[in-house]
Amino acid sequence: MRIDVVTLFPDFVRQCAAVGVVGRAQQRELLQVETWNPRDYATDRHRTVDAGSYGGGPGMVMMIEPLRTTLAAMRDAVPEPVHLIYLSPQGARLTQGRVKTLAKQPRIALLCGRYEGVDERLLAHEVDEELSIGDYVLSGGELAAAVIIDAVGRLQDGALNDAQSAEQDSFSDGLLDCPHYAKPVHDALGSVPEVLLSGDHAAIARWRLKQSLGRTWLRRPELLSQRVLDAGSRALLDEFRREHASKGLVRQNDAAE
Ligand code: 4FN
Repeated sequence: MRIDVVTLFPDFVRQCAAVGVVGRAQQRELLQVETWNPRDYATDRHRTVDAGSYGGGPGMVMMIEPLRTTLAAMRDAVPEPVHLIYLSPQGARLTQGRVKTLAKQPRIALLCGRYEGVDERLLAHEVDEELSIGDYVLSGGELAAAVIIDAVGRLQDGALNDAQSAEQDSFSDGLLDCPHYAKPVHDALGSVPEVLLSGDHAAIARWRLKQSLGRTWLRRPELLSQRVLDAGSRALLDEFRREHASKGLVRQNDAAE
């Protein structure tokens, strides 16, 4: 898969994409990340890419012309058609479902805003999709691009080792992760749950699923209501809830509800 990134900070994006699993995916040629800097396509002496906003007020807007020529060069670099995504707070929220869809594309491009964003006319004409990584103020779209590159890059066939792929399967069923423990078995902070030391693989799998269900119910109940639980999972969650109640604990929102 090829990801083109249009950004005023190409070094930052490349460095993000050079690390860990995604960096290795690039070395293995499973993923190709290319950057395009609109400043390189500005034609004036000062390499201007931004201008004041019509209507007045503070803040600059990324101008049409340098972006138009940058995008043309980006599109023409290879014959493969490209799905252009603008990272913006106005976009639909990025989810693992959307990540999976993007990961199947042969080529996507990410447009990163700076200043107050991009001239609306260029967006209307060029952009196929707008995505947001969440509701907070950022200084630019580059971190959002890095998030997409990471999430999509690791899904490329052969990017993950066997252990990571197995782990991936459990994440993608939409539940939060169960607790994890490493040595020592006993510590001043507490001991590792008995079942994890039992060697009973079925019991361990049951415990882990129960913890995943329970933690999702406690911390992200909306993730549970988005899915249908099979009879086994329902039983495990009921077990978790009973144990939780018998400890005299209530779920955060239960008291208010
Ligand atoms: N952000 C908000 C409301 C108004 C403006 C912003 C904001 C970077 C170019 C966009 C932000 C968040 C998630 C891109 C935020 C994202 C951006 C993203 C982003 C500079 C203009 C700007 C109500 C969300 C707090 C700055 C809310 N995912 N403007 O951050 O690009 O992709």
